[in-house]
Amino acid sequence: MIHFYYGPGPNPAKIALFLTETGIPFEAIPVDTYRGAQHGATFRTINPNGKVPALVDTEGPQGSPAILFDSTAILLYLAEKTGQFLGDAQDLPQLLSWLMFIATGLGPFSGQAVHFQHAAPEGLDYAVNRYRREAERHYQVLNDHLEDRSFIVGDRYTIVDISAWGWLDRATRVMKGDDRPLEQWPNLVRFMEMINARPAVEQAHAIMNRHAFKTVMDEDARHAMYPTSFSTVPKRTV
Ligand SMILES: N[C@@H](CCC(=O)N[C@@H](CS)C(=O)NCC(=O)O)C(=O)O
Repeated sequence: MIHFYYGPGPNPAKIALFLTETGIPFEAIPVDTYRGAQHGATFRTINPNGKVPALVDTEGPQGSPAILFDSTAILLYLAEKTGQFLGDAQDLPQLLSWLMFIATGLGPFSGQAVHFQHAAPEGLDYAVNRYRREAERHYQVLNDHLEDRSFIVGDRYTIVDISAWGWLDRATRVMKGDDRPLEQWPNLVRFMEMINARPAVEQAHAIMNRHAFKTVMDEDARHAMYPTSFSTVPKRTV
């Protein structure tokens, strides 16, 4: 059995989409990140990095339990395990490259754009501009790449498309104040229309909405989510 630890956000949403695409049995376990559940001792034994998604597969390699964290690691693991959405063998170099483009670029820059526009104190214009511009630059790279292709890698749907969908689905939060945030990147709009037409997307959204997570970013949520931002930095001793 797969135990899928999730909270609100694009990275868990990628895993919800993979699971609904494959129909593999799983149990979804909510982790209320706005209330700080990701920092609890029990959850830290699964993800020492204190973030969602995380996953426990009770039937991992050689029948022993497997513990995983980080959406990209989980997507690769589940694709290998199920033999689905890994693409063709000759496309592996491109699959890894674009997965990392999302894991280290599109994702983190979009995430910081969300943070500085929805959670940080107002007035940090340099940070907002920096992260929005970088998110836009990544949109442009992906838009150019999709100019003459339907899927990001090869000619079929893979975990790279699932991973990109997770972040592009959150573009209204990344581009706060813009209700059609992808409009200037027509290939991204076309790509999202294609993925959103898949029945699994509605099911994935249903999983994400199944639990009534706290979603209001108030002072309590800021302290619960980002405790290090409010703790004093230990003095370095030489
Ligand atoms: N690189 C990680 C990032 C995970 C991540 O930042 N998850 C967010 C939700 S999308 C989270 O747990 N936020 C709560 C927190 O940062 O405390 C991944 O791809 O899974």
